[in-house]
Amino acid sequence: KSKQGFTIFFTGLSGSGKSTIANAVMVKLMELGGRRVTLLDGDLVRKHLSSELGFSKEHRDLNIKRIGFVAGEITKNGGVALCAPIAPYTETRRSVRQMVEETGGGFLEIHIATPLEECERRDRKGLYAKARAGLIKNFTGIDDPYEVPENPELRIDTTDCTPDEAAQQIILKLEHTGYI
Ligand code: GGZ
Repeated sequence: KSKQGFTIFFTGLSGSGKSTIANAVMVKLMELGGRRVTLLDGDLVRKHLSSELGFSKEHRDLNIKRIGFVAGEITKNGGVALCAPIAPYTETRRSVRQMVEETGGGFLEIHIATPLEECERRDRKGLYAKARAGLIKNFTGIDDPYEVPENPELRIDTTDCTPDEAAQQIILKLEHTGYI
């Protein structure tokens, strides 16, 4: 019997570990087999689906709603969609949840809650340094808001866990909730 589709929607600051964890979850789901898994990574979405958009509130919301629409289509057909944008606004995340749930699919919001100071300490892409120097404006966490999710299905701080451990927690959650 084919199982219900679902969306895993990661949200968190730049450099919090969303993409890395989403990739690790994808690998684990593929190893388990039997599911079609689509990763809608932030970078690829920005390149292929939202290339004309910037980082104003309006543009971020449009970006997130496009991701939500695609995730809903995938989920509707029994697939698994993994999304990993910053998605800084509560109201926009809520509307994506509604969009996906209306398709009859499951929705898990996972807050990658790595604190700003740790993201900034890592600064893998050097973007925080640029934002601090004023070279990038409206950078999330520096001079642009991030609204912390109040009721995510899961909250993971990567300060003291590896991406693999984080992915394992998510797989356990999926097993407990019956999605896999
Ligand atoms: C936040 C920015 C910005 C600004 C460029 N604010 O570490 P990254 O590089 O790969 O992740 C960030 C990515 C955020 O795009 P999203 O589509 O996930 O954002 S949103 O959900 O708000 O639409 C970062 C880079 O783009 N980046 N400028 N001003 N992140």
